[in-house]
Formats: sequence, C-alpha cells, structure tokens
Amino acid sequence: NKANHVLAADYGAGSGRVVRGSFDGEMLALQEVHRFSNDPVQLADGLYWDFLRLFHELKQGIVKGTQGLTQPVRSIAVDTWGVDYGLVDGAGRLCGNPRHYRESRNADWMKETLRMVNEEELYTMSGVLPQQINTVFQLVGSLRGNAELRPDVRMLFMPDLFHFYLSGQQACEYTIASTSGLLHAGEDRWNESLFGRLGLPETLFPPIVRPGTVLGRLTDDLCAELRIEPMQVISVGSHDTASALAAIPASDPNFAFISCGTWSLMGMERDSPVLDERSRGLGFTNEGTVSGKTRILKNRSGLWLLQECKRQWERENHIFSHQELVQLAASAPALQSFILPGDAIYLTPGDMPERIRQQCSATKQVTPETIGAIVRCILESLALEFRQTLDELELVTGSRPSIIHMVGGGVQNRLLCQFTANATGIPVVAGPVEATAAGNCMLQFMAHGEVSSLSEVREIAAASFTLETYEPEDSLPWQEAYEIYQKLNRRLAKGL
Ligand code: LRH
Repeated sequence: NKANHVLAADYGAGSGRVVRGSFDGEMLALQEVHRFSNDPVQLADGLYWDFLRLFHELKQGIVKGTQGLTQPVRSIAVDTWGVDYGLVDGAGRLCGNPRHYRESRNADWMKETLRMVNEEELYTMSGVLPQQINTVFQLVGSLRGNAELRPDVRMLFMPDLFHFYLSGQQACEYTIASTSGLLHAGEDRWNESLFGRLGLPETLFPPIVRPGTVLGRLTDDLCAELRIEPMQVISVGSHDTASALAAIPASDPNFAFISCGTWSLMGMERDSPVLDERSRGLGFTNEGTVSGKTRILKNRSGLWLLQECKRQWERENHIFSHQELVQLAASAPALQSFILPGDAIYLTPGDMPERIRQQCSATKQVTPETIGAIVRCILESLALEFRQTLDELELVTGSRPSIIHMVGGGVQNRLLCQFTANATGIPVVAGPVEATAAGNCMLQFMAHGEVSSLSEVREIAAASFTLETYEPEDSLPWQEAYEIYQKLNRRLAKGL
C-alpha cells in the first residue's frame, strides 16, 4: 500500500501548526511541517486575532507540506479553537479582523443579551452553557445597533474563514457551529427564532455542513501563487476539540476525555445532549461530535495559567522553558496551596503570578513565592479541578468512567498527567499529543473512502501512537487535598 498524504492545519489560541498526515491503510504517521505562535493584538478598541498573519502561516505550511513527495497531497482541512468568527462581504472582503473571545467587553455583552433571552432558556434551546466567550454574545454585542450591516455580509467561524480563503466556498461546519449557542441543541440546524429575538439578520448565517464534506479545491490563484498542485479543501471536525475527540484511542466506551491545551476540555461522549437544570448548574456544555453525537463537557482552564505566568516571568527577565518550569515544580513541596483555575480573575491576560499569590493569601493559604511553588500550585489545582469535574460528570451522566484519556499538548507535562491520576484515582492514558491533527487527518481519509467508521479511526489512533499509562498514587494526601479544594470552592462561590 502506498501512503496517501493530507495536510491538517490546527490553530490553537497560543500556537498553530501544519501537519502532514500519511496513511498506508493501517497506520497514520504525522509530520509537523510548520509551527508558529498565535499572537493576538490589542488595539485601542479591543483584542483581535491577526488573521492575515495566520493565513500567511497557513500558506507557508502548505508550501512546506507539499515539498519532496512522490505522491501529491490529496486535501487540506483546518481546525481551530471554538466560538470566534469573521465577517465577509459579498465581494469576499474581510470586514475587519476577527475579535478575540478574551475581549473584556464580552462580559457586558453577555449581560445585555441575557436581558433578551434568559439563561435557562438559552441553555435548553442550544445545549451550550452561557459563558461570556460564546459567539452569540459576541455577535449581539458587536453588531447591535449596526444599521449599516449589509445583507451580503456572512459570518464564518474561524476554520470556515480559512476554508473560504482557501477554496472560495462559504459554509459553516457543524462541530464549530455547535460551540456558538446559535444551533438547536444536538442538531445541525440554526435556531432561526433566536436570530429574530436577538436582532441578528438571517442573511448572516451560511448553510451548515457535516464534518467530512468536501468544500471544493484550492483556488487557482492560490495554487499559482504557491506553485503547487490543486488539492481538495475539506471541512472535518473543524472545532479542535471535535477533531481531538475523534482520535481518542479508546476501546472501552466508558471513558472520560481531557483535551488539554490552553483550555482543558473534560467530558464524555453521549448519544444526545443533557439539558437539565443540574447540568447547567454544574457548568456543563453540550457540543457536537464528528459522528453527530454529543460531547458533554466542561471548558476548564488548561495550560493558559502556566502560559501567562511564563509570559509574566519573561517580562521580568526570568526565562524558562515549559520543561524547566515543570522540573522546578517537581522539586517544590507538594500540596501546599490551591487556587480555582477557572475563576473569572484568571480569564483575561495579565500578571498571573500576582493574581495567584493574591488568591492564596486572601483565602489564608500558604502564599507560593517561588516560581516552582507557583507552577506546582497551578498543576495540582488543575488536577483537583479534573477530579471535581469527574465527580460532576458522574452526577450528570449517571456513569463513572473507568479510564481517562488525556490528549493534547498538556500530555507532555508528565507531572500534570500523574497528578490527574492521583487526584481522580483513575488510570490516565496519555496520548496522542497531536490528537487534534490526527483526528483532522483521519476525517479527511474518511472523506476519501480510506477509512469507514469512527471506531476504525480510534483503532488506527491506538495503533499509530505511543501511549503512556499513569496509575493513581498517594491516594490519601490527594483525597485530603480535594477536601480542602472543595472548601475553597464553596468559600469563593460565596464571595469570601
Ligand atoms: C479549545 C477551544 C474550546 C473552547 C475555546 C474557545 O481550543 O476550542 O473548546 O471553545 O477553544
């Protein structure tokens, strides 16, 4: 069997990569051909994604990914973080740079929107937990009162926007649209009655396509500019979490997953959304999977806190790699003080070490002073947050997972994987690191008819990557730590 090649472009909030996936009928091999940072830009009027630079990096990745092959690359697909979008007019012009979901005004926009539709109703209609980052709030906030919005303007989620400039075709892919709060829960249909109530014109929303849809081919202009052969452009699970979940190497269906990058998405796969008061109260959201099922999950803080601390330390001239930071944490004292990584105080960029110290001192815990102590506090707190989410998942779904599959960049943080096993008391299978790119590629191979089902995709992922299992250790001190963490949670919930 000769290998088939595809390109996967995976954009996270902190960095992006273009990966070449080669499949020989049994095993998938990934080769990262291009990696770049994703640096949002603060302007006087808000926080933006630098779309033009991100598109430039995509072109670089395509050129590198197509070089030196005996067989042509068959297709490309883009996946990105959720919720964000760009607007494009009838002539195909980008109407401004896409806004960043960490824009601080989103909190006000959410409040404003919730005066038009209440929170409970929005949740039951869409399955999406009302959170200030959601597309629906951003759209209402930024478009409200904009009488000039022309009827030819369309909204395209980030991956759809890349696909449009690659292929000339406009469509919104289902899994990314399922993060918006604008679909009927568990369905691939826009909630048109909601558009009316929120004053959003129906003309804004292009048709929805299913993961695995071939949108078209790279435009002739682009092929000429890059001096490459045409290839197909495919909508896969365009939401990064959907692509990551597709490549979870699970054989037992009773698994929980943690897709750990800037965010940690922790949840389970279900046939249909859970829309009751309890799941809303506990903060679970329902998003679409590549096979049309639901992933019930929590958007929890991931490595964001660590990334922001690292940036702050760099500003203070303390330069460390991630690995060095983890080593410092490994030699810091265990289980000293905890924070709530998901607390709103950590949502916006800034001096995280200071915010962490403040939260610890305000809650009368040991204040972590050294870099190692702060990193350890973050990693242990993340693991305890996973434990809490696991307990809540059990309440909401009625089943306790027997295994946790952890994928994404966070898997390289071995301390975090071990802490997660310790805190939850459940074995953690870590890997693949590049689950998102793997899922993206495999969905393309499915569209090409090389693979027939999602379970086959998962078998191939299990066979193709090295996985590491972490068994739970130190259960007693971690159980005690969890009790302290829960108390902290209750105190902070009361505003103390
Ligand atoms: C993770 C993610 C997550 C959220 C967030 C905005 O990268 O996609 O699922 O939607 O970004």
